[in-house]
Amino acid sequence: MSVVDTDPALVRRLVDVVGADHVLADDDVTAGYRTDWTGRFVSPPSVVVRPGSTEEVAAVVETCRSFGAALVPQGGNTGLVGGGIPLHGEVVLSLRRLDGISEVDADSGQIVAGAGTTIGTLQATAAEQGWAYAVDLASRDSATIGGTIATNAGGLRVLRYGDTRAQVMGVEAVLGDGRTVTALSGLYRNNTGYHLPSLFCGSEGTLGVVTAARVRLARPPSHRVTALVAFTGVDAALAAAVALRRTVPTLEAVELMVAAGIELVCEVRGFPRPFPEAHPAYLLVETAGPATSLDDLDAGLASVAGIADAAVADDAARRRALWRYRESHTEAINTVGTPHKLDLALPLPELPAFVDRLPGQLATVAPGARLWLFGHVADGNLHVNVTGVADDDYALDEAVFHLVAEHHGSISAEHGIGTAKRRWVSLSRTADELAAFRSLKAAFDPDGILNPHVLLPPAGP
Ligand code: 2HG
Ligand code: ZN
Repeated sequence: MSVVDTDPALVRRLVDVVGADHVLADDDVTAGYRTDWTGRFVSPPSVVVRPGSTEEVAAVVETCRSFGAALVPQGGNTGLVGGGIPLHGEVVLSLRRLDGISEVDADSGQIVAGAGTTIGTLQATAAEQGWAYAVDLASRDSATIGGTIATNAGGLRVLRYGDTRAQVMGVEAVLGDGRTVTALSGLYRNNTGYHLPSLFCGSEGTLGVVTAARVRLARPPSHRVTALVAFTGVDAALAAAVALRRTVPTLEAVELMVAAGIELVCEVRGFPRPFPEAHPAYLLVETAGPATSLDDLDAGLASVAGIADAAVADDAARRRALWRYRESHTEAINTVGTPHKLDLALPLPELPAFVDRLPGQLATVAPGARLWLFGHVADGNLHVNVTGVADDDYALDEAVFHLVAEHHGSISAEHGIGTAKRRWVSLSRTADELAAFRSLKAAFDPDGILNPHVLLPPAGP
């Protein structure tokens, strides 16, 4: 039974708005909404409300506002920084029922999707009509369009197409004051003031609740070639990533992996070792375009140093087999222990020095911890995962974030800030930027009810 201490009068009003079937309070039923994907962020009992339309979302926001109750908007709950979990007893506003999707508007190459539509469904719907949605990530079958807008998700193909912000042509969102803004026209050119859709990208549910979005689609390439390339060292792999970015016009993905990660993935998933021998570092490289993209990849690889072995695939089954080494990392690491996930961006010239210093830094702050390194390295995005550290021990996070700042990087490349990183935002944003953020928040959410415990550090001295 539930031990939720949400005001019963509020719960009754929420039931009036969305119906009893869509207000969940039983601990067992809400558990999945209160635990993040990694298992690191687990909240006390809380109420989950599941509106089925934008009007219901607006009524839920208005109801919570009248009770002074805070809300945490939630999509597929695949976020990795504790940004969608009601850690302070907030009401969870689940958008998953808003999963309607339009036909592709073939003239503009755009589609409108409800916030709860998964990226997998969006991609499949686009593909059926001869189009592609360019944001792609391993959690595609759970992550939603609303969640990926709130976090400005990046994923595997940012190099070529940009992040979520670059795809979003319009949004519909309910603001903290209960008003609904609808900006879904999809005009490619519209210079009439602020671009509200962009503002919601990366806002982590602090400004408004995204209920629908209009996104641009891409023309799928006729050919794709994928290579798993082994390198004699991490430095060689990093240098190759930067060189490929510079020289290969049809490059679409460059993903770094290292020996420990490949070994773990093979062990956990039972995959065959990719090469007869283990190697210190690997890049998964993909080009996409006309038939000549195969030559592009060959030429690119021929020009880089330190290649120890390579496997190349141009058919769907063998390409998938190569991708699974990379896409299984997150899941495999979770079998070792609850990870601290540090999603970092570094300027490309700083990557080698940063990667070099990282193990020493960890050994000092968290002796015995295990480091797992991978990521979208041609964008300077490293996923530093660390296991063997208590969930609430932040000394290691702090040390790594300071190292990032020393190398002029950002403490979040694509996962957002959430609760996990909010106390270090000032390493990546100036005091004036944070003051501007607070002003925006106050304008969009005057009562401070929308996800009040994420992104911005608590105000005060
Ligand atoms: C990925 O690139 C995701 O696979 C998850 O951003 C990264 O598990 C992680 O740290
Ligand atoms: Zn990633």
